[in-house]
Amino acid sequence: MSIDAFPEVRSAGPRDSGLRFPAGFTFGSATASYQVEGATGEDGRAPSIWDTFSHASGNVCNGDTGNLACDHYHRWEQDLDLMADLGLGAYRFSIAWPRIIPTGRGAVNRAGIDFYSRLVDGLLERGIRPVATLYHWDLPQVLEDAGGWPVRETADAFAEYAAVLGTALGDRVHTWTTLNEPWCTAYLGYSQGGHAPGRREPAAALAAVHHLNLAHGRALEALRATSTGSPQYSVTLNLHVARGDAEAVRRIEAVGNRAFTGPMLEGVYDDDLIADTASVTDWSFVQDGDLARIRQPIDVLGVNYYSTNTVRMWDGTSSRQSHDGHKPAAGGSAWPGSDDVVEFVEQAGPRTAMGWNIDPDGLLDLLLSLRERYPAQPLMITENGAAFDDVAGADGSVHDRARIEYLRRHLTVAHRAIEHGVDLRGYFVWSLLDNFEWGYGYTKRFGIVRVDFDDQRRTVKDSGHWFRELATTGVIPR
Ligand code: IFM
Repeated sequence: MSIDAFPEVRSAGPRDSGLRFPAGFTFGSATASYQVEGATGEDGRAPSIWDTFSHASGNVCNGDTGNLACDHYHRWEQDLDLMADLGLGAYRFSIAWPRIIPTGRGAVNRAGIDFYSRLVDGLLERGIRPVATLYHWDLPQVLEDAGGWPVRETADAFAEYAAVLGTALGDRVHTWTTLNEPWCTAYLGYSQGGHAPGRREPAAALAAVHHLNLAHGRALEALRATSTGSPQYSVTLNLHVARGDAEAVRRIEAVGNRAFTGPMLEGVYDDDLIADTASVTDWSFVQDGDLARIRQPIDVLGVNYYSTNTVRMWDGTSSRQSHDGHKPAAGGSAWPGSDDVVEFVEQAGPRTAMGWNIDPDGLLDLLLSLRERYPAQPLMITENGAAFDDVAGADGSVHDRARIEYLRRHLTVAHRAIEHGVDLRGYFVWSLLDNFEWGYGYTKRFGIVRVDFDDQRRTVKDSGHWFRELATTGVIPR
């Protein structure tokens, strides 16, 4: 894509290069266990739902799996050196639950703990802060077999797992993040079906929402009780920026955003969410005392942002549009209670290789709306980045000007948000490495470092060099 294709946004233009972030602002990169580690059968790790899902035919492009991924499990030292070379101040990674407690509950696998302990030590030795996510979608299959996130016991199991991690790593981890994007876990996993475990049960998805929220609250209790260092505590949400008809926007925000921010930050499920979903569930899975346990103070709210949606109310007769950006579509739908009344309108370009529209102003809108609603809550951009169809030279080099432009414009917006009074503490680019992009397998590349999946060679892309300059100077480069 030519960079000329990018819209001139109200908040970010070429003239804005050279902006300096405040001292102490964190620049990091993010990955997730199943997307990079590989070694799925080693050192006592048990299968996760993503092993099962990706091994079943038709779920992932080209039949790709995370069996090898980026082989980070074996190449972690090289990858940490790469991060140090890129000048990163923090690394956001996730821990594979099936490595730590392969049976879901009970016996702890020492080899799993040791891997992450070495990783954390290696980061600290290189002056990189460990930002550890407990759950980035790789539920032990044994727990799915027992009902998965729609059952309450999974939240109990998560609290036990959190206590194990707090005890083992809570002396060194800089920031604990309970969950990554519970929206995806609940709705793509249990209603839309495009993510593991691939169920299409809207009522189960809403039960999963609640048990994920409960798991978050209970994990914070467990981490606080066991961590002996002074970690920060957080959760990462992919909050949707919807534009269009007010009623359609309200519905998408209710089921997509407030189903999580409500209990986590305010201790409530809003009445309109309950009403919108009344034909799907009666919410009887919410027990006395749950909301008080879910609402816990967090030091930082992680925000993942990629694009926006345009929505309108659907009259039920016209041919229906469905451009909610979560393809490959699996037949189900991701918005229980609003599936039959809201439609997603195709957006104007430009778009990334995911088909997602590029709209940096959406990030500004999101950050400003969070500041307005939760003025005392520090924020962190825990994911932002773009897949493009990279062309690699024979030496692996990638001149990914479009990715640089995407990052530059979103970082400019982040800087603008700070100027508007948003307490924004950092920015993590998704992703450090090209990796296993879930239902798309290895067909979509988000990395600032190219991975050649034939020989696992890593090559820093132009965007990686650009990000190094940003991370080391604190100034947005050209
Ligand atoms: O790759 C994912 C990541 O695992 C979660 N957030 C969105 C990314 C891009 O789709």
